[in-house]
Amino acid sequence: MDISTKVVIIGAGFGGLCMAAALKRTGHDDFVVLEKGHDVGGIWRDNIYPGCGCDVPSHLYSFSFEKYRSARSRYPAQPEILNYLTGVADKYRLRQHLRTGAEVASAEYDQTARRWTVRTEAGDTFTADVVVCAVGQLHRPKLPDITGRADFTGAAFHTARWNPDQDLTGRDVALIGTGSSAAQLLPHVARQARRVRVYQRTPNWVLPKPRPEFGPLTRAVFRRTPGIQSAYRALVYLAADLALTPVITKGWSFLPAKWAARWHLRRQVPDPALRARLTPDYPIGCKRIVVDSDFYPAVTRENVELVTDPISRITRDGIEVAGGRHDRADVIVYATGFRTTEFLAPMTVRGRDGAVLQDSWQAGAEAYLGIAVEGFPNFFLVHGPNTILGHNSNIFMIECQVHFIMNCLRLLPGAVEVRAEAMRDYRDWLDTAIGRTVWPAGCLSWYKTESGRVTNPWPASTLHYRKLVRRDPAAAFSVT
Ligand code: N01
Repeated sequence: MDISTKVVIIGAGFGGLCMAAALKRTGHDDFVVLEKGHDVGGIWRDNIYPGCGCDVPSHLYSFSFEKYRSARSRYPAQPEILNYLTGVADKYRLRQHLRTGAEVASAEYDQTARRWTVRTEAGDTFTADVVVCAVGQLHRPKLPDITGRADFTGAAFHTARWNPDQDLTGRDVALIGTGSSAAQLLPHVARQARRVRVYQRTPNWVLPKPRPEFGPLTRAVFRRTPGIQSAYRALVYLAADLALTPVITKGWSFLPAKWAARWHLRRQVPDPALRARLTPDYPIGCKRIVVDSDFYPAVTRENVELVTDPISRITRDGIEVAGGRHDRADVIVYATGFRTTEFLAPMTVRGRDGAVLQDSWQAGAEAYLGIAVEGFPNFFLVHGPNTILGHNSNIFMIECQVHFIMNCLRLLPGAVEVRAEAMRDYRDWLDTAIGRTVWPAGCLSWYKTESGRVTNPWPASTLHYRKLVRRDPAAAFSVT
């Protein structure tokens, strides 16, 4: 199949759907959305482990043009978020543009024709003036490189590849990792399994999460007061920006956040020895803060054991830790995160003069505002390098990027490419801003490459990002 179109969007998660809806809402119909999965939804389609949900309130974790409205749920679970996204795809008639099962293998720029050729793994070809790559940062599971992993004969899977047919009742489960996914999953597994051993390599800072449902008073106010939900959304947004951004720069809220996490731990874990093993020794905010109120109580259950001895190998029937202790397991669940710093991998992107994006990114991915890369005209990223947030709603960032890309599209026809000077100035600012955060030193995290370069999160307030994307792109881009 060989299809010619104006815009190819890669990915049908929050980012791809936002871009598609923006095109649709401005009267553009000539675009295709390529999605490797069987439906829209991105990570909210892939992550179906019990307990999966969002730790950002959904009134904020939704598009501004399609606000989540519920007088009941503050934090809906994964099925409701997926349902919200499929609703957006239906309401904005995006499905007619969608090609599922279309995993992109490569995108190549022809500078004579000023067109991109996008090829899928299945061999289909799409040519377009513009490519918008919205594949996100947390979609490729990372399985740990532990000796003997392949020898295990029981069931084993990653949280993002949860097997719903696996009955855990009465089984011995090994859960590796203690990040956000493990924290959400553990209470559910612990209720079913005979025994759960949780293998913690590094403790996380954990802040309490308010109850997922609003109380009766709030419900009544939400139902009866027009505009109150929008006001609530704005309030949550501003509170996050003003109170959580300074945590990552050791600003005014750094110590209160640390005290709140310590208080939460003390309140939920009475045993001082266990508490000590759950206490991080690096600055709060260095790794993504876990927001959860059920993880610590689950760790203190009788059938749950926190194992902090390093894993030395996986055997055919369990896990061996340093010192030689062997724990038998029927099932191993890897809550070991994602290949976040590889960005568009395994896709090959070839731009002007045959430049390969992955080569330009060997020292770590970078893009102007996380959106555009020099040498790659008419190629834009949603949720590209240094745009993900641990301190506010990623949907806000996605909308900012889509707003900017739509402005770039107004510069067409021609080859629209970020200027080297604009990228240099942005890089200088970004390096300084990252230097002020708690990320570069003190901890290992999915925010940075193995060499320590911070490539994933945005280092400032989202209000600042909003200010940058509101600038006219003509000042930073050349059009040939
Ligand atoms: O993954 P993670 P996640 N041996 O990378 C451990 C978002 N999210 O899936 O800290 C032993 O955070 C690793 O240990 P260490 C959110 O942004 C959002 O939990 O590297 N352990 C760590 O404990 C989140 O940050 C929601 O020492 C190993 C864990 O595995 C992001 O997704 C919900 C190991 C990985 O934690 C990723 O979260 C869920 C090894 N070899 C997720 N390798 C919301 O609510 C890794 N680990 C929005």
